[in-house]
Amino acid sequence: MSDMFCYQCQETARNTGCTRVGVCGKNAQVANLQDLLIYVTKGYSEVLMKLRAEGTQVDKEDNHRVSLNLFTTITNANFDSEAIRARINETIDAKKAAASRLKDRSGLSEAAIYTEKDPAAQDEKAKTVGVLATENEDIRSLRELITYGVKGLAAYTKHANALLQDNEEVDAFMQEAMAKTLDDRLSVDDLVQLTLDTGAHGVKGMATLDAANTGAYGNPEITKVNIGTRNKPGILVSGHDLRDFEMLLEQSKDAGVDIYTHSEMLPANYYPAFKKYDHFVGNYGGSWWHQKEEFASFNGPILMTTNCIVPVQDSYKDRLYTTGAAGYPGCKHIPGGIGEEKDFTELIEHAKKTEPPTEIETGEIVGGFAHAQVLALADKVVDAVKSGAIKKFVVMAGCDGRNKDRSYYTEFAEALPEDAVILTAGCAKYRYNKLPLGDIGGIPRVLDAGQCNDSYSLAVIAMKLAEVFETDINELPIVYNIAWYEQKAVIVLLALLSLGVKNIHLGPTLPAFLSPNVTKVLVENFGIAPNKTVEEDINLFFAS
Ligand code: FSO
Ligand code: SF4
Repeated sequence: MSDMFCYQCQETARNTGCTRVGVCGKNAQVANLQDLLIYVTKGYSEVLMKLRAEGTQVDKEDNHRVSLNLFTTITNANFDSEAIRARINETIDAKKAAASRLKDRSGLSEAAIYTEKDPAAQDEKAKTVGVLATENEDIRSLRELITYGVKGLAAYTKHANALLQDNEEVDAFMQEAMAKTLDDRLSVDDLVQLTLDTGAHGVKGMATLDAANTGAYGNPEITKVNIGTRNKPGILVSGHDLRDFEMLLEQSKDAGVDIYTHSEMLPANYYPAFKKYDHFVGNYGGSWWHQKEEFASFNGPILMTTNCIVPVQDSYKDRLYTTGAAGYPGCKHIPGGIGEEKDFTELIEHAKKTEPPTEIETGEIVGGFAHAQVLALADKVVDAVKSGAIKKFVVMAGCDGRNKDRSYYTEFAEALPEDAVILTAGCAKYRYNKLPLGDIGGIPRVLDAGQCNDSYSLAVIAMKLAEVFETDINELPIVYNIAWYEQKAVIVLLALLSLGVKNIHLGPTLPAFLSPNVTKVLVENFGIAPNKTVEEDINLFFAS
């Protein structure tokens, strides 16, 4: 028997599953406790779903807890077994309290009534409730596809919650979907339908987050982002949580330290509300997996607000702080729940004692092409398409990763015809956002909408173009060549499918959790295909 089983991300061992230790660095104990956390969260979700069915209102705290639990198990978010066990025990208590409000407690599943708190007994149970507990490979594949989509969606609802925005419909759906992955009565067809429903709620969840972000911080606007450094000590902020970023900016504004973004925090530079801070310098480094070198050379403290954390090196372990769903054993965690002001004093004081960052590059990158900005340029864009100056848009959103084959995305961007424009979001952009790709009549050839959740903007832009050109979304001159890594990319993919987008190319490999039959459904109904070589794909996309 293997020590663990996890195949939720693109880097899973041999593209089948991590069985001894995660390629991501997650050990078996953490992997198994994450399985148990998902198990109790599914049981908890079932209780909450039944409360709603009885007409009882579910508390926001319950909704928030479900999202936080799911987010905690996303790839590279939390490597701290004690933090995960604490979430399991808190959830057991909340589940008991919710169940006590049920009028009818009959028929609850084993997961819904599980209340064990003894650590040794939990560890034994954890080994039996993971992915392989479902024997039928197609049912297992669909249950995991739904679970991973909901995990991605939970990350987005968590960020909206941090800005005091809730979407009860989305929360109710996430809990229903989680509960249904426990239900042995559901057929393959039922689960295929639930997968599509997950995508549709993904669109709603991303719209909620978009409204929360733009409501709080304004619409992203075209911005030149400095990628060099200044000579004051700095704090580097990574992950996706804009509310954490705002609190840190505000608390550090008179401290004599500078603030830089890293990886998926880069789009913070595009929001008007953050531009007023003189100590916000720009972006340092590239995508998440370059951490080992870039965190070492940054010299100052680093705040990880979410994933993606790479196993932490000794050279910066004492400078790495986590908050929210993120966690790493031996690193300081800054507490604070939804609506609470977090205290970053220790981190700011720490920064004052450090050397300024070592400069690793200079120059600027341009971004800020979320929906409002692109729609403000709509006339220009539409004219460029009508005149033939822009022949095609290529959506290359998604994630970056360590896999060597991902050099494909740099080479693909370089090989694109000069009348093609890249639409991007997420950390995938770092494969080509510093290339000299130029512009078309003032429109940059890489239009970065923002974080992975801002793929929503790309869908809004596509739907607007379909309206202007009075055509179907699939008849537009847009092709999709998406890179995936973790579960947020799964919800982005399912969201695009639910909007009717066909013929998406996905790479660098198809997910290991798709069984041959489930892959067949996706190929036959949606034309999903793996990417091939740069030459083959350029020929395919630009044949006509
Ligand atoms: Fe990347 Fe990591 Fe944003 Fe993901 S930093 S890989 S899809 O967490 O969420 O794009
Ligand atoms: Fe393996 Fe990815 Fe799971 Fe980590 S998250 S254990 S790399 S499949």
